[in-house]
Amino acid sequence: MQLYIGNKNYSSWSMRPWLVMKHFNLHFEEHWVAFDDFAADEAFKQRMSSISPSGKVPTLLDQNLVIWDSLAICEYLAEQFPEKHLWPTDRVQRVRARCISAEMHSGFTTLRQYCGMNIEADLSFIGGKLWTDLPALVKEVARIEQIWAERPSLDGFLCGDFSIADAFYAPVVMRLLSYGLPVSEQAQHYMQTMLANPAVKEWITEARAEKQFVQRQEVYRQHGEQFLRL
Ligand SMILES: N[C@@H](CCC(=O)N[C@@H](CS)C(=O)NCC(=O)O)C(=O)O
Repeated sequence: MQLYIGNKNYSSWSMRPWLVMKHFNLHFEEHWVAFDDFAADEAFKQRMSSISPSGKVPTLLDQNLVIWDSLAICEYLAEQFPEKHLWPTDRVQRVRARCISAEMHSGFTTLRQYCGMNIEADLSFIGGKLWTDLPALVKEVARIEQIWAERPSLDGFLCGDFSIADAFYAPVVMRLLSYGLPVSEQAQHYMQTMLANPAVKEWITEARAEKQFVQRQEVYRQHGEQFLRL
């Protein structure tokens, strides 16, 4: 299997299937495609459009199959490797894992729009401002807190053992940290559990080592609070 991903510092969608494949020890070749402005004539689009119908990362190739969406990739892997239990074995937790993964996949638009993943950066100077200016952000974080609080054991992962659901919430952990958004002690406990996971640790180490900054992803470090008025 070949997994195409973007910059580990920025690519929240790539992080999800990558974590699943690493955590469950599924063998794959990693293809790292550098972010740019995603213009049609630039390298990223040229390369990804030749591989994937969406022209986006992540994309998984498995022999003659192309799978081009993070959730579809995870579902495909769960189907290919049933013995690995990528979704929880417990039926109730499996339903919950699917619901919260889908909720993340299609929602949390304010968090996604204003708090782009940027693992290497300390953006707490902007996080405080976003927190006071954007009630929708506070509401989304409250929903995340609720989802996390409902995990079966407060010392464990979202639906028991590490599953696809945790991979889907890993970029949120990164965002909450970079933007210094205020969260409860129980949420911080989950974040620590995630940060101790070897696959998550490996992604973070590699993200920090990249040092390939892309202007398009760095609006806050370029313009600071002014960006909010642009
Ligand atoms: N829904 C897709 C989203 C994929 C996506 O938006 N990927 C971004 C990088 S994190 C991308 O490739 N962007 C390029 C573009 O927008 O043209 C998924 O779950 O995989």
